[in-house]
Amino acid sequence: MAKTLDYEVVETIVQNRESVDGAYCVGTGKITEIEHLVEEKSIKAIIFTRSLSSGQVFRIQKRLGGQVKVIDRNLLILEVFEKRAATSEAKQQIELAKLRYTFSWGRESVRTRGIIGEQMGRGGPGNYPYEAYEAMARKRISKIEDQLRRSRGKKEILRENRREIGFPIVALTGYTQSGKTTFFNRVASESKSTGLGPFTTLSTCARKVTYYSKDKIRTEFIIIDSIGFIEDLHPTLLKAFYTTLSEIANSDLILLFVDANDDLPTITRRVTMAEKIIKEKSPNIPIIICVNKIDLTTHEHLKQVTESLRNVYGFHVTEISSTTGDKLDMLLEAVHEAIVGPEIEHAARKISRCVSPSSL
Ligand SMILES: Nc1nc2c(ncn2[C@@H]2O[C@H](COP(=O)(O)OP(=O)(O)O)[C@@H](O)[C@H]2O)c(=O)[nH]1
Ligand SMILES: [Mg+2]
Repeated sequence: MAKTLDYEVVETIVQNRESVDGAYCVGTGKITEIEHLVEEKSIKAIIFTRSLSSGQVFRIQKRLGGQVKVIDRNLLILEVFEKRAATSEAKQQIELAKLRYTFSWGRESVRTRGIIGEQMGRGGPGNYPYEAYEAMARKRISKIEDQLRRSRGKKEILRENRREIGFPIVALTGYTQSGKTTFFNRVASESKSTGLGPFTTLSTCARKVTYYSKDKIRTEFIIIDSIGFIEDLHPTLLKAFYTTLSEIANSDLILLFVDANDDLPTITRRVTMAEKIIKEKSPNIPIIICVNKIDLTTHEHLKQVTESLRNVYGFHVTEISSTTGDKLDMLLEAVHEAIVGPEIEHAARKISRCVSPSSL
């Protein structure tokens, strides 16, 4: 996730402990190790994969000299959402989540810099006493809530813009690490980011793709590398997640990525969850399940996974290796059929209506 956000990952530190340290999350020995590393390698940010308490953030930051950005998994996730958010509604929901999340951290959050960002006032929250900060945050929260209330009903705007572009939208989703970005990069490598209309702000994760089908029919579509599903999402982040995700609710086709190397119960659980969430938002968008990373699986495991998914989801299950490109053509052909198919059917229906005996 950090790499998605262009963090250069210098080091990964793992600690196995019986319990989480109240003061620093990791133990005192580990924090000293981190301290040295920060100095030695001029590290700018530390990301914890757990949720941190306000006290922990404060103490870690103090220990590391205050110049290092200390964030936890929830703030990292919000940064990911932020990068993907295309509508102002999603952006506002994200800011709201950020404020609510750090607000609940209590007094120490006043002293933690570089977390809440510039919008909290000149010089950041560090320059304000607790009460002033709290009042400001509260004001900002109610302002955003107000804006969100007023912008309700304008949700359709992005959808209309999408229709204006004139190309079908194919959205990639799935759990993080399933290979969405790798697939996106492979497919997008020869395509352009120009002429994306409302997606120009998302030019790093939206591309126009031209594909020639087996029977030489040209298909053009826009592919979007959207946000992924995340297990154990913090409750404060749910709304921001759903709003950002609902941007793909306007797409014409969803490619749901799964990692073929996960065990079958994990895959089944994740596909079921993801499908449920997608269907709630957009019951009519077709989904193709992409069983990815087939270059890493054994033949038996892959067969078991694909067959079991096909039993439930029919033939909208394809296998792919985003890294090697194996079976890429088959997937693109399925995409082509899914987005062109309905039009052909529609046209065929029209024709058959024209020539039906009753109309003669
Ligand atoms: N061997 C193999 N690795 C893959 C494949 N697709 C993705 N990966 C790796 O899986 C990791 C996560 O991929 P990424 O595209 O960032 O996943 P995302 O979080 O869904 O966008 C990266 O280390 C990729 O190199 C694949 O088809 N085969
Ligand atoms: Mg990604």
